[in-house]
Amino acid sequence: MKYHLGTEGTFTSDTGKETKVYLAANPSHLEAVDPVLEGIVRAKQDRLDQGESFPVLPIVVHGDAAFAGQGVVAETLNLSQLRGYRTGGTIHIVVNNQVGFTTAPSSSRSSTYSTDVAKMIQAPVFHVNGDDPEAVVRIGQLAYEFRQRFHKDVVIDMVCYRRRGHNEGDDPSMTQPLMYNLIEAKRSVRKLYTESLIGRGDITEEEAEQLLRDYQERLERVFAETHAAQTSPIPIVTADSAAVSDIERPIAQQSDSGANAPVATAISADTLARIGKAHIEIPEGFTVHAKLKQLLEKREQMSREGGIDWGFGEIAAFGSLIMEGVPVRLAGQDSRRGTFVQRHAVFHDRANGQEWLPLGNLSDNQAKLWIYDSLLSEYAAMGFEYGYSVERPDALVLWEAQFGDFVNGAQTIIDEFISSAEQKWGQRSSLVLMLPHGYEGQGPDHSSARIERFLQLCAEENMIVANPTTAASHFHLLRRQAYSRPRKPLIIFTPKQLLRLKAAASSVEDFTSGTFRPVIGEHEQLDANGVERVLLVSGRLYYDLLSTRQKTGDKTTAIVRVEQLYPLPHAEIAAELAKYPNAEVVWAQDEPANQGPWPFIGLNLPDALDRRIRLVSRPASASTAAGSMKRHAAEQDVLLKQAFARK
Ligand SMILES: Cc1ncc(C[n+]2csc(CCOP(=O)(O)OP(=O)(O)O)c2C)c(N)n1
Ligand SMILES: [Mg+2]
Repeated sequence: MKYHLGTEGTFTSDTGKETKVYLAANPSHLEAVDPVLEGIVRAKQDRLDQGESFPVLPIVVHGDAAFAGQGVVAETLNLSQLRGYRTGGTIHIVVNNQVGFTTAPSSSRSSTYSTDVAKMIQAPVFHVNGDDPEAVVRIGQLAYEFRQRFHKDVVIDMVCYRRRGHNEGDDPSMTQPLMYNLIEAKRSVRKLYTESLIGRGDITEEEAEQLLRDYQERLERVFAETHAAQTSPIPIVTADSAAVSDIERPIAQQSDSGANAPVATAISADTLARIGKAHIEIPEGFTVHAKLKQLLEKREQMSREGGIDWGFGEIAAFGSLIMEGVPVRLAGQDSRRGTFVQRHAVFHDRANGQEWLPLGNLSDNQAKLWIYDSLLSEYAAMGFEYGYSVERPDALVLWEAQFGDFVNGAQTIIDEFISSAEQKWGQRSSLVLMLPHGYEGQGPDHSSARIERFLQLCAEENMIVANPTTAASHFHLLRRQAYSRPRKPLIIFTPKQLLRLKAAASSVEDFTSGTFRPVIGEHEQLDANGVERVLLVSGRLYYDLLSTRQKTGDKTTAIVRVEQLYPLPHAEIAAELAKYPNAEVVWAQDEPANQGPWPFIGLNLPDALDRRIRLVSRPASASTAAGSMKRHAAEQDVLLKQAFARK
């Protein structure tokens, strides 16, 4: 079985040489750990910073059925040579026992070999007979030498067999009768090899027996020790106080338990201006794209005068963090420019294509900033960033979805790692997922990042889920995440429309003072006792509610924004509601009733309130959105009317 806790240790060879070994925590979902391990390795290599020597070697052990069947294998192979992902070659060992649980190869793959998927990256594949230990060792050495020489993936297909069933309840002769007749008649690898060693005169029969006894004694001893540890009434204290099952966690995990770093999320006006100015310090001879000249000047101006839009607010978070020594790594599809032409972290010389990162030259000893356009993958791409974050507690690591709905392609990573690894294995990450979300008439695809699904996974403070509405709110949230301890994953529903909405822009003061506010109260001075209704809202609908209220001249409805959905800021919400003792409470969302925050809010908020709460939303719907702009607009109209209508 390939499911196990992660740990770290030192292997000492017969000659006394030491090698550090790291074992990645591995859930039951076959092959899900592949990209995670690559991310862990890349993080270690980036920290060692030895460039093309790739001093950390990833080794992945696979099953034959899983290697052929699980798509994430192909995704992970596909990222192996990319600049943002390469780790200098992985050694893949396929333990090819010619069966997957009870399924024969003829039912589990269309390819000839289970390793054929590796041909797509032209990786060499060594098919080796598992009954011949010396051939296996020889191939192991060859594979290692290949990796060291060419820094590319290499595959060992060890053709062997499984003597017993897949698990205790499995009798393989039920499903593979002929194969198991052969296996039962076969002598074991050890017996065959011992005979050949004795036959060749390499060892005597007595030596062989002695070796066997020694080995069995070692197994007995380890078994007795672990058994005693597990059954002892006195817990064994390992050096790692948060060890699970007495297995010490890797060092990057142990150093995570520090207290909150006392760093303010606000930055100085000078820092903000410096980040703005970097955008007009165009390198000598660099030809800026005609359509982007104005943007550069605008960013410089924003940094002094305000009107800071989402794109620059985020750039300011990244820039200020690297100036403070916090490395930042962001990967996602088209993340360098940004799906919505909003980020522009990297500029390309219009004449010769050369790249320029304005944030590359902010200060003398700034930390590294890596922004990569990712391969067109969610599963492997998110798994990689998760692994990277596990191993780099010092860095802000972000994965961005093209549109939030594509996140479901990586559901295994979310379920098995992001939402539960800390609780299952004591393994922390501070990975940020940025998931564009917003009901803007784009239809069932591209509207929803499935807020409801993330909230359904929330328990035991396993992660933070936020839906900020202003550039500054996003900025403070990212900066808080970089310093917050203990580390938790952060899910941000990022906007599309708000990227350009003037009302969502922020002033310089919003960046130089304050911090992330989980709840933003009503900004108008309403007659508190006269307020009849409080609308609680999260995300972009806030702006629609606001403009509707302005249009209708309504003075009796207060609007309170919930910027953080989990942990649910009960107390802050209750404090806002307390200002309006005569008001009814309405949760307003533009997602259908069975989606968005409501299923979670409706279940979890009422206990904290002194009043009932009711919902205004689209009706429950199988699809995420209407699919026709006209129908979307009509629905939106009804929704906004309902939000303000009095019975
Ligand atoms: C993603 C996923 N799907 C299904 C399973 C259930 N499962 C566990 S082992 C196994 C067969 C694996 O066969 P193979 O890859 O050849 O490995 P082997 O057990 O033969 O070493 C299956 C289907 C799983 N663990 N993960
Ligand atoms: Mg198998």
